[in-house]
Amino acid sequence: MLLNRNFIKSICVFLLFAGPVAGVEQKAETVPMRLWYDRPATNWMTSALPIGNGELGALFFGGVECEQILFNEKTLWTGSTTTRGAYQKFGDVWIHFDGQEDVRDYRRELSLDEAIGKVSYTSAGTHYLREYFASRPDEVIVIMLSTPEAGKKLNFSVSLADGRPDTRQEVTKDGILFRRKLDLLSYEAQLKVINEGGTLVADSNKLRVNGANSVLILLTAATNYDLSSVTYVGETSGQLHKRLTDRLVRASAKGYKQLKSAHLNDYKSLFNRVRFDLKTAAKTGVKTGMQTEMKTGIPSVPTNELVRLHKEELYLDMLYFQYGRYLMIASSRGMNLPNNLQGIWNGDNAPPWECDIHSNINIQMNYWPAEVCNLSECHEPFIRYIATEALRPGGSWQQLARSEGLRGWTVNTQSNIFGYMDWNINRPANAWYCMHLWKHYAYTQDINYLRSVAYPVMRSTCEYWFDRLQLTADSILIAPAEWSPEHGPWEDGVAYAQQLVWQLFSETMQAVRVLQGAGIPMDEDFVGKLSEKLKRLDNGVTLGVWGQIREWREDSQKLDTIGNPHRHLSQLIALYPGNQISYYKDAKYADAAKRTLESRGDLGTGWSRAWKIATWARLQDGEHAYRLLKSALDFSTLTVISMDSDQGGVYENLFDSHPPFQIDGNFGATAGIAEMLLQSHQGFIHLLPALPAVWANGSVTGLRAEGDFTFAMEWNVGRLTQCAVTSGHGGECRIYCPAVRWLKVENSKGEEVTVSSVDKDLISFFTVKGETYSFSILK
Ligand code: FUC
Repeated sequence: MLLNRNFIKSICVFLLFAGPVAGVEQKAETVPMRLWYDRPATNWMTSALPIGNGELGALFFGGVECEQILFNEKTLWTGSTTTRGAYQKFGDVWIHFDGQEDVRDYRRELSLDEAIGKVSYTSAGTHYLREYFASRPDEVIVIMLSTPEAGKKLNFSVSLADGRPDTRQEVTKDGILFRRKLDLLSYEAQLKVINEGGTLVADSNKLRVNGANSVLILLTAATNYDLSSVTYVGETSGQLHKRLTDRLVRASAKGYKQLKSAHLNDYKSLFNRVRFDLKTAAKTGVKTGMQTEMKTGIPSVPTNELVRLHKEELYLDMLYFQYGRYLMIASSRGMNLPNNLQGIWNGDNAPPWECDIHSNINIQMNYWPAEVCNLSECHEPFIRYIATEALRPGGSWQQLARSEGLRGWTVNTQSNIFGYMDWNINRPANAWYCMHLWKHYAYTQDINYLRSVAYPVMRSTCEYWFDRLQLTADSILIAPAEWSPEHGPWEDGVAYAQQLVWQLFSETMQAVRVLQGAGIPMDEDFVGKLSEKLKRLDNGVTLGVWGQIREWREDSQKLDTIGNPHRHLSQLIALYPGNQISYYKDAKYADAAKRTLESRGDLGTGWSRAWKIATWARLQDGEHAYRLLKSALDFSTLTVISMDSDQGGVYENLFDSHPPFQIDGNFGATAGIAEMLLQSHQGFIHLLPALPAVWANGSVTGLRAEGDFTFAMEWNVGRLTQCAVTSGHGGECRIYCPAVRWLKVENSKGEEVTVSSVDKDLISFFTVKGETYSFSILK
């Protein structure tokens, strides 16, 4: 079709605000993204609903007579610089309501559009409403209780409990706090109650509210952890107490309306950057018999039923995609520390794998969606953490390298937040971490960041491998004594290590070229070595006897057999998240990757299924990627550790189930879905590379590509019909979209832009920083 002016106009307006500095609310034209249930939660892991401000989070259960709000803060860890410890539950807020009889119309929900949870019901004819959100600007969890149509009905008591037993509460006339010390850290939580109408009195270790019209409860909690300190401890406990007290004073002065509008402005500035619409409103239910609410487009069955009985529904695809973005905003902002195996949500003081920073796939997968899904700032807590630990003089990451007589740094598989590490040494994870540093540059084009943050770490990591690699008899460089995570023997030249080191060397070389191009002098000796070693390096992509990509260098491995369903895909790093294997480059290796994936099968732990969505998308097989998405959405109830490949899926609150809950699978699936819609890892942007037939009609706005380009697209019957791109930094934009005839590219003033055709289906044009370009496409 020819240029649809209205679409382009609305898209241009959208894209203007879709960049990383967006701050404006967009009108949602897609259906609301909402999880909802008709009963309270029974289990924090599988049914309670998460809110979070990036550091401070909570899970609300929505009980009618007894409400539990389990809360967490990212740094509450036992352990130290010399002992492992574990991530802890912080505590609970308990609210006991008087006489809630004849309860009807119960609904518990979480709006991803607003990051607000709600519980509502009527009891004896009175309508009760609770709202919950975690505010980034005000650093508090906000709980608002009201009876919108009737006054004086709120009668309840509220208490605050530490996640460890025997902690004494300090109760004042309108607040409760507890404070204590763990192995290394001091921690404290404070709660304040502000009632409108009625009375508020202290009652031993509780506060008692009688006859109030509405009640605002503010909760905040923190520790004195500080990543930038040598001891990992910052404030004194007194300073911590003052920080939290000040937070509550400021938040109380604001009042509910202002707290809520500050929260909405802040949250929507991130969340609204990406809209994904599969035009479900009219169609939902055709296949499965499920109905949608006519006015809103939200499924009429609760989310637990949606997953259990109607997982084919396209609404679930959109919801699950956006849930990953929601969880990212809720668990990765503020301080320089990444989210962990459960994001920030945890109800257990001895959680699986200590709920740690796990380097053999998990922490990396947590950040796969950050850049492409337009949440670049949420990548930063991970990036800053890597840069801090890698360059910390005498820090454990460097000490580990020194203990092997090498420069640079590396890590073990398990890490707490105090630099303590153990379990298998995972040397190539240093190269994997550097991929994140490089990707952040590739998407943002921020040279200052590249020069001052990313490059020093990438260079130091290269030096580690300069020292570690060994020459074979035929002058090939290989990593000696390496592993394929969690699988098989330790050997020389394992694909996992070779592919990651190749990625590191080639991306560091690209960084060198960018910095040289910007006139920044480089150490020629280092650059010479890097170039020479990159040439000699075994790239880890080799064909095996049954047509697979080999997991080990030699073909003699017993485990590298057809049908081995192992959850890790370490030999396919070069396919995703790396970029060596591609149909654009060499079909022979892409075919071998396909063979490997077929052999591994479509099941797996939660994160393994998510990884397979992205790898199938990279092979441009939308149908298979979609099959994996539906496999990732298998309904799961198991809450203990299982490595069985048929147990992975999601719980009714859509937390990914490894099992148990492990948030990497949520983030991996969101990244995989993005990969089905847009790819940019081969020096050009491929639009709709792996669109499955069931997504025949749809639109997506705000996905980002390397080079700092932000896209809006619409498609019909599987074909791109509308497209616009905003260039964040200027420069050449190359777009690949087979079977599309581009007629014209126009800038925002309607002026035609010169386009050259680089190759079949590949166009190129030069962009001006900040400009939005729209395309007319022949239908
Ligand atoms: C790795 C994986 C496991 C699990 C654990 C936290 O060891 O192999 O499946 O995800 O991390």
